[in-house]
Amino acid sequence: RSESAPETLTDGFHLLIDALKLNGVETIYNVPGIPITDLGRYAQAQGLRVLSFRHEQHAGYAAAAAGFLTKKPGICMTVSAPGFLNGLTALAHATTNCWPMILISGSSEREIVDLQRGDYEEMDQLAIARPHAKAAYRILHAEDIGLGVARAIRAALTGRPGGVYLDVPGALLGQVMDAAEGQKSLIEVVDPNPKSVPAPEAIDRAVDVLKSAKKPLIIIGKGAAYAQCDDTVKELVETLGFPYLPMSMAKGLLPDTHPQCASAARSLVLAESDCVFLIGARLNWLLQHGQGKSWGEKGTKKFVQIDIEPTEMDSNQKIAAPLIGDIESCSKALLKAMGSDWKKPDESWTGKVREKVEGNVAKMAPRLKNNNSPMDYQGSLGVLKDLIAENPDVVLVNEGANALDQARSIIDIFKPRKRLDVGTWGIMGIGMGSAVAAAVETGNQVLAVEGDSAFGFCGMEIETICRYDLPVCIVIMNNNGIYRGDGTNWSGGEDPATTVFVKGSRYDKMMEAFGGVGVHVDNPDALREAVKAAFASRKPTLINAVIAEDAGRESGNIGNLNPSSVVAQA
Ligand code: OXT
Ligand code: ADP
Ligand code: MG
Repeated sequence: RSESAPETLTDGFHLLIDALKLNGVETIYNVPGIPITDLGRYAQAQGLRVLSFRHEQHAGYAAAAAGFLTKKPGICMTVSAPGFLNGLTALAHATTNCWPMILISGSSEREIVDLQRGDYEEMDQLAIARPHAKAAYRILHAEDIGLGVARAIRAALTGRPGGVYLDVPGALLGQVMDAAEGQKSLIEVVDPNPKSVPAPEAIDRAVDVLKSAKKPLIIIGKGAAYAQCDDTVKELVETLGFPYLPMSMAKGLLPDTHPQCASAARSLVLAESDCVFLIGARLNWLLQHGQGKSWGEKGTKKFVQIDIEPTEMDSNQKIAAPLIGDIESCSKALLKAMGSDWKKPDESWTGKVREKVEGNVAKMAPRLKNNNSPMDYQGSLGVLKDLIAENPDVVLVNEGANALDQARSIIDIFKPRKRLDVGTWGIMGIGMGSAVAAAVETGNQVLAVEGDSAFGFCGMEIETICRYDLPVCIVIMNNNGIYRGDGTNWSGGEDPATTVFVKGSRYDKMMEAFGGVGVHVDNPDALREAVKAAFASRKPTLINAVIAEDAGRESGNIGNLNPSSVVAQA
């Protein structure tokens, strides 16, 4: 407070911080600069944790991941135009994944922007944010800050969660008003995440469909992990007794080693089931829209779906029994209606699934002991599987193509919300932001398993990880490229292939530049020792794990999504 400023005054900076604090915000993911540099400083001074990143996209990914982990909006703060656009990718990612996040960006003065007079970092940010966010608001007057923050929080959380943009013109921050009036103008949002109870007839309908199923399957999505009603979901799944498939970020809601888990019999259960019960999962591309070869004979399945968003129903397939409501309320109502004498599916189905799971797990087991140098995915990830089993509270962050798909299948997760990955967009670059958020929001050790390409999208944030001394261990699955390191230049010319990087890159040396621990390993035993040491010390660590150039597949498990040219000769 400057000496000339009377105690009776407040300003936009302080009202914005007070409004966030009043609503339980504790952490801001930020990149400083005009006009929000002092906003970050004041926020820190007022007791908020402000983590400053090197690039807004990663501050944004951290806020998005924080939203998923905490069921409260993650807050990202950026400067105008370019900083805003950098953060916008993450806001769109949060919206796409149905996670609550608020992007607060400083902006230029309306009078100049609206007449396009060419202001410093001029851009009509509100208009640009709107199609990429669940909601977008601008605050023009200090006395409306309470309202603006309340609208943003409610919009981010209520119903299907999503990203909200809050536009904060620089001049707003400096506006002055009476301090007591200012405090009175703030709004503490009451019940921003209200229960949404399903209609009784919808529950009866769902119970009828589930009861009539002979070969039922549950698919649990990340909406169920987000909902934070872990015991209720577990009780529902176990009472129903159906085999279940966890989508990647729902892994661990029930332990992957659970006897009903059908991950290792994926193609069997998708093709042969006659009733599929979706809990917080959409029938989008990740589930082939519920149709096609992997889903077996057309028209043989009935779908039951729990979702908070009514328009999700019938978006891809006919939903025979839609349950509109929050997962906890729907699950509890179902359990009640199912009663105490629920008949589990016949052993002829569950036994068949179990047999397939056990067969596939046994088939994979010896490969996880592969001891090659350079390593393959199975041998290296087999080591990480053991270490996660021994340390189930570790949060696994995972991105890449082969590095993603192989790790998803190989590494079992044992507890809810312990896996963060590329999400609905299959986006590269979420790794370091997610790792920071996981460490900050949970306090737990983080293990980030990164393709070398994926890491390249966010690698500079290892300085952020070192600066805040976070317990993050990064393993770079270094195969010298995107999918594989042995690509060729199809022209036969001198330039490297479009999918390869400098051979033998030493990412571990980058970590050393910032005072972290860097380790270079080319065999499973050395990898095991390096990760163990990182978990024991909780020091920022980067392990450059050498993977054979030819170990991966084009696009990992989703190569079928690549269009192919009918005219070109490769
Ligand atoms: O039942 P069957 O027989 O079918 O077998 C299945 C299971 O039963 C079995 N399984 C098991 N067996 C034994 N034991 C266990 N425990 C077990 N568990 C499972 O295994 C199989 C497969 O099971 P799964 O995985 O469950 O099934 P499936 O069919 O794969 O599931 C389908 C999907 C769609 C749900 C699943 O594949 C999925 O979730 N996929 C997500 C894919 C994804 O999002 N990929 C990332 C994007 S790829 C591409 O776009 C990349 N880019 C472009 C780019 C991107 N993305 N973003 C931006 C900003 N710019 C550009 C780039 C640049 S990837 C990429 C970089 C890649 O290079 P890196 O160096 O980073 O990585 P490397 O590849 O390592 O080099
Ligand atoms: P996945 O990728 O794991 O399949 P999706 O992101 O496709 O999961 O689906 C998550 C779904 O969960 C979204 O349709 C979202 O509306 C829904 N959802 C999120 N939170 C809740 C909740 N508390 N109750 C019910 N549905 C929810
Ligand atoms: Mg690679």
